[in-house]
Amino acid sequence: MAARLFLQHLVREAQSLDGAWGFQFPVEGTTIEPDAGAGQMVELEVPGVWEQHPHWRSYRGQAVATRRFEAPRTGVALLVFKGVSHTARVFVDGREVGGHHNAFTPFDCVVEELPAGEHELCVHVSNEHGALSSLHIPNDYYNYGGISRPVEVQFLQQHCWIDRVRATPRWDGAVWSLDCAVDLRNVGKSRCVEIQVRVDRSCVTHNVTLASGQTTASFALEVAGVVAWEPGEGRLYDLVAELHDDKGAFDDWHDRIGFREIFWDDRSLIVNRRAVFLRGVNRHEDHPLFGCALPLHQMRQDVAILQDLGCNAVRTSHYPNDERFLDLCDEAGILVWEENHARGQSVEQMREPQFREQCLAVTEEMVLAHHNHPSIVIWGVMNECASDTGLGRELYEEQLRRIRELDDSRPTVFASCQHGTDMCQDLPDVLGWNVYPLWYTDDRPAEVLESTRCYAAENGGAGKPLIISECGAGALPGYSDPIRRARWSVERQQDIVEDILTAYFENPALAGLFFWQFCDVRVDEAWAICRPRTMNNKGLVDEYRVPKPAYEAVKRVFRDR
Ligand code: ADA
Repeated sequence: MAARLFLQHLVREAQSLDGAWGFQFPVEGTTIEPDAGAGQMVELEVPGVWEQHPHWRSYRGQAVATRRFEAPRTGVALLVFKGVSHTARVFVDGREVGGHHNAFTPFDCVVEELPAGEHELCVHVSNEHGALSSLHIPNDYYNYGGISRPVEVQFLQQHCWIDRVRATPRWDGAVWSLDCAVDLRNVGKSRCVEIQVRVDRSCVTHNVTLASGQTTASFALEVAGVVAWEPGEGRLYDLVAELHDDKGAFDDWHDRIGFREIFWDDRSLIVNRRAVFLRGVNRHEDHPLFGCALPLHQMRQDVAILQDLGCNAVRTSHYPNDERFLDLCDEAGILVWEENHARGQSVEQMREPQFREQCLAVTEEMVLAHHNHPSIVIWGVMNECASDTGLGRELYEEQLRRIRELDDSRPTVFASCQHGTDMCQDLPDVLGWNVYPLWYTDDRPAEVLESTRCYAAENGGAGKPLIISECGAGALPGYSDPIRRARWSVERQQDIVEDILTAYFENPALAGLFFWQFCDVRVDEAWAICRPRTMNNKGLVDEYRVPKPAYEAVKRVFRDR
């Protein structure tokens, strides 16, 4: 299985490590002792989660995942993990080579002189709540366990390589150009290399001296004759970067890019100089058969459903998504609000010593890794955290500043629920508010919008576009009430959704509207008391993607324009 929808390397040799891995679980009541050979061993699919196995459906703990691979020659090897849920320690032939916190961002481990021949790769995986992670807490979605996204081993020809190219399109009124930042790594001696970047018929070549460690080379490339990427029309171009020495290319890195620019004024988001009203849903990566490790065909179905519903936008609530889903959004011309991983942390939870560092790491990893996706039009951080406190303000400020340092080409946002107390409306470029009129309160949607708008404007948010980042109601699939009043009935959900559409859809006070949520999702046991079926049931489709009546209500309005 490929980690993207296209090949990322032709010169660099990449081997997929997806498929069956051996997972060893500890004997009940003990912690894992991987070397003792104790515990139960099962074969599980990678990408996948252990909740797919009948015995480990609700297991919260550690496991050791093992497989073997073959190195064709001695040299530098890169182990690339697109996502391990949620904490990983990585060992090659018994030696620890790296690790990572957080399920939703990629990481790699460098093995500098891996001998030719067979090797054992071993990953200690944990989905525990507690000491390891301040981001993965009992939540209104489920923290699965496993190697949930693709894995590759890449064999490098020399001691330096391309980590990525961050390409930012700019339009000067006549022609497109790309600001390229090429991130390079060198584990050998200081040396000179030639970098070549090509897009369509344009090409630029640069000589760079690479000291040991990381280097970023920046330059511009003019690209004449390309057609812009637009909402609904995802025109993509191949970007190829190569490192050359006097014998030719010895490393390469391929991506797909789109030519578009994002602006915003006091009301709207603007894509290529045209204001767009965002018609979206919030989507969790979740499915009863796959957990958070959705296979590509499920992602394709989800994109087809978004299109059928008439959405032009999706919010990756509440974490960075699998890049294959972003690839599909690039192709479909769907606008993405991508956000880092933190949902609903209280000030006490934000005070945990690891929170700041882990949350900032996710933000940095997300912005660096996903920079080139034309579909991503806005970066979000820390959904519904304590933006009504001094510490919250400090952390929102720090996160948003860091995003702007890394990428000044997209606006920033966060979704607040601190009605009447939020202290951070001056910080993001765009305002996001989660509101649940007619569900958590009896207030009318129009009144809620008016009070939210006034509060934001009077507290630092004047002159910024405002998005309703969440709104909706719950419904249990198949639970019907002919008089349309019963809580959890599909009729009541439909009525609430219709009232919301009447008040918010293309309202000139708004830049967009995201329903909560795309599909029903599994939640943590700690939430079961307020979540029938241990599910968040506010999906427009159920967990198997079967539409509820509210789906048709949204579709009628989203498509009729
Ligand atoms: C919040 C939150 C979501 C979800 C939703 C709900 O706004 O951001 O993650 O929990 O409420 O269903 O209540």
